[in-house]
Amino acid sequence: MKITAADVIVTSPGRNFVTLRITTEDGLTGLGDATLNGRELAVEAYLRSHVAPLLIGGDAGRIEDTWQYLYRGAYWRRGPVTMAAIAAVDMALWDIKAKAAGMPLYQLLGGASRTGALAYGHASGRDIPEVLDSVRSHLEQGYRAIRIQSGIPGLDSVYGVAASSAAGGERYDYEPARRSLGGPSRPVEETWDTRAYLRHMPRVFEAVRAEFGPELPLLHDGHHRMTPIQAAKLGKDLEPYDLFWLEDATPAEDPTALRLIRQHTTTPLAIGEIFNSLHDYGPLLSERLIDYVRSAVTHIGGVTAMRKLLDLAAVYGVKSGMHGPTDISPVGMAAALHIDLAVHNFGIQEYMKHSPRTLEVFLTSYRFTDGLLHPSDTPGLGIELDDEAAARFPYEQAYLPVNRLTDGTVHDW
Ligand code: GCO
Ligand code: MG
Repeated sequence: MKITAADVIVTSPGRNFVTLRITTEDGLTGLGDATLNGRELAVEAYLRSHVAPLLIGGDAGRIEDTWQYLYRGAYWRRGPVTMAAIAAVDMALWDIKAKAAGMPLYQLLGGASRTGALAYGHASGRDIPEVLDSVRSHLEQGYRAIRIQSGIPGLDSVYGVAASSAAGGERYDYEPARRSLGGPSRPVEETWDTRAYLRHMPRVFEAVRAEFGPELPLLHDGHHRMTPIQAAKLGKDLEPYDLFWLEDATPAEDPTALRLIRQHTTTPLAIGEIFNSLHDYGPLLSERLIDYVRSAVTHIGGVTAMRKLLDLAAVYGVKSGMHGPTDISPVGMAAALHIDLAVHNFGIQEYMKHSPRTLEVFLTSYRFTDGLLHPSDTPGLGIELDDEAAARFPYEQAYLPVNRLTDGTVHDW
C-alpha cells in the first residue's frame, strides 16, 4: 500500500479546519485532522513543506514506524504545530488501515467495550435564569451530562457563554475564534476578574442542583484562569454540588499546581486539552493528581499517541475525557469516538454539534442518540470530505480572544 499523495485542505465552513488526505496506489484514502484553532496556517505549512514530501512512496501500513519517523526524525520534538501535523498523518493512516480491513476503526482497536460514549453538552447563560433554560434545553436534546458556564456580574463577555444564549434554539459555536470580517485583524479583548468569578460560580451550581436534582452529572471549565489557591477554594466551594469534574483550574503548564489543589478538595480534576505530548502529564498520572485526561486526538499526536496515553492513565485509574469542541473537526471527533468505544478506561466525551455548514464539507456517519455517541460501523473513521464544498469556504483569518484584568494586565483566557 504505497502512498501516492498527501494533500492538505484548508477550509472555513463557519470556522477554519486543516485536513490531511493521504491516498494510496490502490485508490484508498484516509483523512486526518490537523486543526490548531487560531494558528491553522502554521500547521498547514509544516505539513505541506516538511511532512507531505516524506510520505510519498512510503508504506501506508507502517503506522507506528511513520509516527516515530516524524517524531524522532525531525530532531525537534513536541509542540502544538508539530504534534497536530503528526496526528493528522497518524489518523489518516489508521483510516486507511481500517478501510483496507473493511472494518470500523474501533474494531482494530480491540472492539467495542460499551454501546456508546457518554457525551456532555454545553449549557451556558449570561445569568442564572438563562443557565437554567439552557440546561433544560440540553436535557430535551437528550444530553445526560452537562457542562455549566455562566456570565459573571460586572463582566461583559466571558469564555464559554454563547453570545446568543437568550435566543434559545440550536447553538453551534459558543466561542468561535472570531473572524476579522474586513475589520482589523487583531484578537477581541475581554476583561476578567477572578474574585467576581469565585463569588458567583457556587451560586450558579446551587441553582442548577436546586432545579435539576442530584443525579445529573455536571462539569465546569475554569479555562486556566485561577491561581492554585483560588482553584483550591473553588473546588471546596463546589463540593456540595458534586461535580463530575473541574477542568483546567490552573494554567496547564505547571503540574505542581495540581498538587496544591488536590490537598484541599475532593472535587474531581481534569486537565490536558492544550497538552501535545504524553510527557506533558509528568507527575499528574503517577501521583494521581487528576481524574481525567482531556487531550484531543488531534493535539496529542493521533490515535497512536492517544492509545499510549490512555493505557498509561489506566495504570493509575485515570479515565478519558477527550476534548471535543467544534474546533476539533469531524475527522478528529470521529477518531475520538472510535477510541472512546474501545478503551476500558473511558470516562466521558465532550460534544458540541458542528454547524450545518461544517457538515456540508465533512460527511459524517457518527450519531448521537439518548446522550450517547457512536462512531458507526462504516469502515475506517467513517468521515469523507467533499472537495467542492470545501473550496466554497476559503480560509479566513481568525483569533481566539485575549483576556485582560480590570487594570489592563494580560491574563489567561
Ligand atoms: C473546551 C475548551 C475549548 C477551548 C477551545 C480553544 O473545554 O472545550 O476549553 O472551549 O477554548 O478548544 O480553541
Ligand atoms: Mg476546556
